[in-house]
Amino acid sequence: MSKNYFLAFDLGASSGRAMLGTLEQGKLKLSEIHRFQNRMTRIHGTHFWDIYSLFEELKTGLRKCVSDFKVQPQSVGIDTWGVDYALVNKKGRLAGLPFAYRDHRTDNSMEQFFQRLPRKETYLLSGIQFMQFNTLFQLFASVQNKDSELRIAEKLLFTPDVLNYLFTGVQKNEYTIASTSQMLKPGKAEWEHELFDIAGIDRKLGGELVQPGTLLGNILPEIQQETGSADIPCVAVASHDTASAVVSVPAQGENWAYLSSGTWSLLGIESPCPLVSEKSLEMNFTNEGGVEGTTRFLKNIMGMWLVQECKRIWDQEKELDWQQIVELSTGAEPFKCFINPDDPLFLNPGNMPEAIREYCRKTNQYVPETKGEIARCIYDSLALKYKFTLAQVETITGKRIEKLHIIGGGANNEMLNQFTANATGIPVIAGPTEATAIGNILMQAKALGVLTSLTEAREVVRNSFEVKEFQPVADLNWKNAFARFEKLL
Ligand code: LFR
Repeated sequence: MSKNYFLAFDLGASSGRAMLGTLEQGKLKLSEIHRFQNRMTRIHGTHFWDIYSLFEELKTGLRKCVSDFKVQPQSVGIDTWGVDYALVNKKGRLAGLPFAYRDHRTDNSMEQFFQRLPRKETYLLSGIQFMQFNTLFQLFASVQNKDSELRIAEKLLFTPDVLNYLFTGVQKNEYTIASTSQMLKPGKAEWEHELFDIAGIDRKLGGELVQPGTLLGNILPEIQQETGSADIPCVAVASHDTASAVVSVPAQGENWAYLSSGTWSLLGIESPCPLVSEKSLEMNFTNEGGVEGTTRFLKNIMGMWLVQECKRIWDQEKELDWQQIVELSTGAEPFKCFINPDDPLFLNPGNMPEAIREYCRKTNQYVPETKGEIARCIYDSLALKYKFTLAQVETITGKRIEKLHIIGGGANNEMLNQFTANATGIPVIAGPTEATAIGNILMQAKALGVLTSLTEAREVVRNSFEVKEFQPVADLNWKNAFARFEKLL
């Protein structure tokens, strides 16, 4: 049986990489071809993404694959974080740099939007959780600010759409990434024009929506020349990173939930249809698009961003690796203080350790001083927030969740995996850690007819990657901690 090669470009808010997937006899092997940093760039106080340098890094990845690894991939696919976008003008050029979603320009956008259309109606039209950085509110902020880019904009492309376009010249909107915008109808690959009208966004900006697994077009001859690549297709994979990650959950049967753990923690279930109700509105759950008509019913939890941002500050003094941070936290006393990880204070505070201290001070708790105490406070609070959110999923769906699959880089943190098992009282199955790249590759394989379905794709994941199980240990301390934590929320 022949080998099949696919190249995945997987971009997160802090780093990006090119990963080669080799699929042979139902088994997938991964090789890292290229890794690079991604950072918001602050220009005159506003945060942007340097999309052109990301494009250059992707081309470097393709070039290295062909010249250093001596492999001509059969296709490429791109996935990125959600909600961010670029506008394209009549000539097909990008109208300015894309804003970064953590920029503070949308701090009051939701409230202003709700003066035009109340929260509930907005939710019923979109089924999407409220986060101030959703594309709808970003564009609304641009309308309010009279951003001149809007006057010349012809099309709206989300980050993976933009990169697909730079590679192929084809401008399309992939469904899973478009669903993060809050501008589609719940569970449908259809723009909700009423939301465009209310925000003052030109309807023509919403382009043709395509399902994940669509062949978009071949990479441009000039890029083939520049990289040495063959004339290969670019696949619209499940181009929202979280959607790609969910593809690779090695689950079977029912009653499981996933936690895609990276910069964000995305906790939820795969549902056959959107779940839009009073309860899901009240608990602010989202219905993002998945593959094969599924819905990603989930909630954003602030995730490893809290630790990443502490590390960024602490590294100024002395560089620590992730394991050292975990070790410092195991040395600190547990359950001394908690944060609500999703307090808006933590979205982009500039100095995360200080923000955590401030939160504890404001809520009359012990104020953590050392790095270990702060890290411990974050890990305890995350595990407790996972429990809290899982209980919400059960309340909304009326179903009992029996196991939790943790996928993505965060699944490497064995201490947090065990905390999560203890806090939730259910087994945690950790891995694969390369979930997004794997999901990206598997959707390319499906688009090229090498795999036929999501079920088959998950079988490949089970055959190819080890997972580790963490059994819950009954511990009264977690119960008591949860009672205190719940009061804080
Ligand atoms: C994870 C993620 C989340 C999205 C957030 C912002 O990387 O894509 O799913 O809510 O980033 O785009």
